[in-house]
Amino acid sequence: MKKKKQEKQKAGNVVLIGRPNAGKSTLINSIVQQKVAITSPKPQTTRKVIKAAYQDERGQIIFWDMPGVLKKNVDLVSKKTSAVPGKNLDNADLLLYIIDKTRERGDEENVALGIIRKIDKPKIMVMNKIDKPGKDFSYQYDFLKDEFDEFLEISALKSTHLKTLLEKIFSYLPEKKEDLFSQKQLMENKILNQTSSEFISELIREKIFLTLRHELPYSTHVVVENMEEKNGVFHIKANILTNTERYKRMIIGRKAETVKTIGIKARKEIELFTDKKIFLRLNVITDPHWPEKYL
Ligand SMILES: Nc1nc2c(ncn2[C@@H]2O[C@H](COP(=O)(O)OP(=O)(O)OP(=O)(O)O)[C@@H](O)[C@H]2O)c(=O)[nH]1
Ligand SMILES: [Mg+2]
Repeated sequence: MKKKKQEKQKAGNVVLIGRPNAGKSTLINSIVQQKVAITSPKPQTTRKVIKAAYQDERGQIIFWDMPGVLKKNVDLVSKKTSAVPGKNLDNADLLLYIIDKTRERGDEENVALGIIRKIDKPKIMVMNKIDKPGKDFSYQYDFLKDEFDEFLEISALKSTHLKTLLEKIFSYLPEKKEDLFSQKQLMENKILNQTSSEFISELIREKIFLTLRHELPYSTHVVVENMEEKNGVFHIKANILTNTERYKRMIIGRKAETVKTIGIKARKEIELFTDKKIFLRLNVITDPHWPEKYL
């Protein structure tokens, strides 16, 4: 029997760019089949680069999740987060431009395009949310298809066409010269640039985004102060930082019900992630300087 010729392995950095809420973080979670990045229906959920490891028989990929590209930066948080995509594109072997086809193309999309056009790397246009019924603005992107090496429609949420996407991605990556990450690293944590306490603060921040309304989540940040195991229970102490005393009262809520809700949701998810019994203590603190300190 003829043996199938072993193809050379590939390796590279794949950077995701797109407006907020397009589904970048959802896509990375679906590809690596693990929650590595928090997601929410609110725009501007991701604030820092998250690098996630993917590996199969074809080779190794580091996926870079990034904050969404913004039209204008109204505050320090948006200023800091929106500077991230531009800074990191040079690291890419391949760019994925993620589009939410259920939203009309607008100024924000033009800002994203402006950034992408400056980069001379292979690029794939990925039209996301094909599972979502209702409005479809994909026709507004037809004229751009020539500027991209590939075009693909997917659903990040339902994992539709992700196999094809991965095939296309590998076809544009360079030959693997050395490991991008070790097997030990892959087994321990698919997130390559976050400690477990940083990831836990992100999980808490996600629950804030899912619980608090309007602009309130944007005034918050989470820092894990302490983690220790006592008698088989993992004790976590975390601070929720917010800009003003008024916000602090709103986050705590009447009879502390709001912060309790956030705590319960976060504890359940941390228990899933760590496979340990968790005792979570959340403190709400006023600190208007958190963006300077932590972003
Ligand atoms: N129906 C549907 N919803 C999706 C899909 N992909 C993402 N979403 C939803 O869209 C919302 C935003 O997804 P995220 O992955 O947080 O988007 P993002 O691009 O990372 O957003 P930022 O971090 O703010 O830049 C979430 O509510 C997701 O569940 C999809 O394929 N189909
Ligand atoms: Mg995100």
